[in-house]
Parts: sequence; structure tokens; C-alpha cells
Amino acid sequence: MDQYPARIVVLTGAGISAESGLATFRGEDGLWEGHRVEDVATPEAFGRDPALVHKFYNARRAQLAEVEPNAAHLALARLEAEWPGAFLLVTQNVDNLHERAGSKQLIHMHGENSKAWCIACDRRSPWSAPIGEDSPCPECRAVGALRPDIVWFGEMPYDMDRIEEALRDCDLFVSIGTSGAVYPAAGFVQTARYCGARTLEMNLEPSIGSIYFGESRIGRAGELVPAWVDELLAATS
Ligand code: BV8
Repeated sequence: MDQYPARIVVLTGAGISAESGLATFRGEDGLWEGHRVEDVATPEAFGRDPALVHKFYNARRAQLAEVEPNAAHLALARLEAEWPGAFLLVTQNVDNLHERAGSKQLIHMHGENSKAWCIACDRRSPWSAPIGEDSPCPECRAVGALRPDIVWFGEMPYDMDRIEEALRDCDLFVSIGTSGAVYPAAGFVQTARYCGARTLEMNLEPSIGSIYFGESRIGRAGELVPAWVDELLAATS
């Protein structure tokens, strides 16, 4: 049942950070074209070649210092601040551009490259430098036990219970800048639809799950998202 003000859940993917200069995964500049998925984004890869996996994530972590949030990130932070209803932003991205834009109701379901996770003491610490096999944990001082705080393939994404509850309760589900290639995120639209939400996709091209969306706006996030936020906030004033 549609409630006013609508309870909104937004999902973002690599496409929202593309205009900030961060490579997406499956485009021609794709990260995974540079590296085979199985070489870097799985626990097995990390066990087999930790130095390669650290190198892949260290390069991406270093890039965070050179990029800024773009108009799409800023528009979502404004919507969260000014929207009178419930708002939750779920991102598949491991960059820190949403929080730097001011988003607070934010879940990093695939983890954060600006954090290190110690597998010896299971604690996570903010981390902006390179992680190496000789990096000591700042909490327990164990050496060689740090990994990027990233959810790899075959690992359970974070906060799934909270995400699924928000999807079941929301009136509007909006997906921005994702190809819809990775589960369980790619299935969120179906959960929201099934529970009665309106669904909107904003992407440079129709995603794999585009047929599940009630509305699809094709274009760059940096243009579509601020216009959509203006439209939504104008309706509340
Ligand atoms: C799990 C961290 C279960 C690493 C990532 C069901 C069916 C089939 C397969 C599965 C399934 N369930 C599970 C699987 C397996 C797997 C999966 O989905 N595989 C796929 C490849 C088939 N899923 C998992 O393993 C997940 N785990 O389900 O666990 C479980 C159960 C019990 C116990 C234990 C476990 C874990 C998935 C998480 C993997 N980690 N990232 C890293 O970041 O390095 S996924 C990775 O892909 C990134 O997080 C990325 O965000 C995500 C999705 O990619 P996108 O963000 O969509 O990026 P992409 O480049 O693909 O698309 C960008 C889009 O933007 C494009 O459409 C483009 O057109 C658009 N765009 C570009 N520029 C712009 C733009 N749009 C707007 N404006 C622009 N300027």
C-alpha cells in the first residue's frame, strides 16, 4: 500500500561513481577487464595470491584520494536530508563517495575498501594506506592477518536482514548505475515489486533486470539523479 511520504530505498552500483572517475566493472574500462574476477574478488584468490589481491585493492584505495563525489552522490545526500519519509541508501560500491557526499542512512552491502578487516581478531579499522602481508592489525597487532573489508564472491553480503526488511516495507525502490549482474542485489527489485513498491531504474543502458522496473530512465546518473531528486522534493513543498 503506497504511503505518503513514501518510504524510499535506493540501490547504487559502480555506474554512480563512474562520473567521479572510478572505473566500472563491466564496461570497456572495466576493472575486471584488467583483472580476471577469479584472480582478485574471491577468498580462494586471496588464499592463493594475497599479494595480487592486495595490489588490486591498494590501487583502488589510493584512487579514492584523487576523486570527489559527483552531482548524483550529492543529490542523494540532499534527498536523505530533506525527504520527510523513511530513506535508506544501499550501495554495492566499496568506494567512500556516498559518505563523503553526506549520506548517513547508508549500507555498504559489499563492504568498504577504506577499511581493513583483521581475520585474527575479527575487528575492522579505517584504512587509507596500502595493506600488505606484513601490515600489523592496529587492534591486536597480529601481522599478516589483514584483508580489505570487502565481500567477495561466495561470501554473504553485509546487513541482508536490514536490507530485506526495508525492501519489504518500501513504497519506492530506485536502482542507479548497476548492471544487475550480481546477486543478491540484482534480485532486490523483485522483492520490492512483490511487496507492492513502485520501481524506477536510472542507468546508462537498460540493466539485465530492466524488465522488472515499472519505469526506466536512460542516461548519466550525474544528470538523471539530481533532476529526479528535484522532482521528488518539489512534490513535497
Ligand atoms: C552471495 C566486491 C551467498 C568486490 C562484489 C544467484 C544467481 C546467480 C549467481 C549467484 C546467485 N547468488 C549468488 C550468486 C553468486 C554471485 C553472483 O551474483 N555472481 C554473478 C557474477 C553471476 N554472488 C555472490 O557470490 C554474492 N554472495 O550471494 O553469497 C551466500 C549464501 C550463503 C552463504 C554464503 C554466501 C556476493 C556478491 C558480492 C561480490 N563482490 N564487489 C569489489 O568491489 O572488488 S560484486 C561487484 O559487482 C561490485 O560490488 C559491483 O558493485 C557489483 C555489481 O556491479 P555493478 O555495480 O552493477 O557494476 P557494473 O560495471 O556491472 O555496471 C555498472 C552499470 O553502470 C552499467 O550498467 C553501466 O551501463 C552503468 N553506468 C556506467 N556509467 C554510468 C552508468 N549509469 C549511469 N551513469 C553513468 N555515468
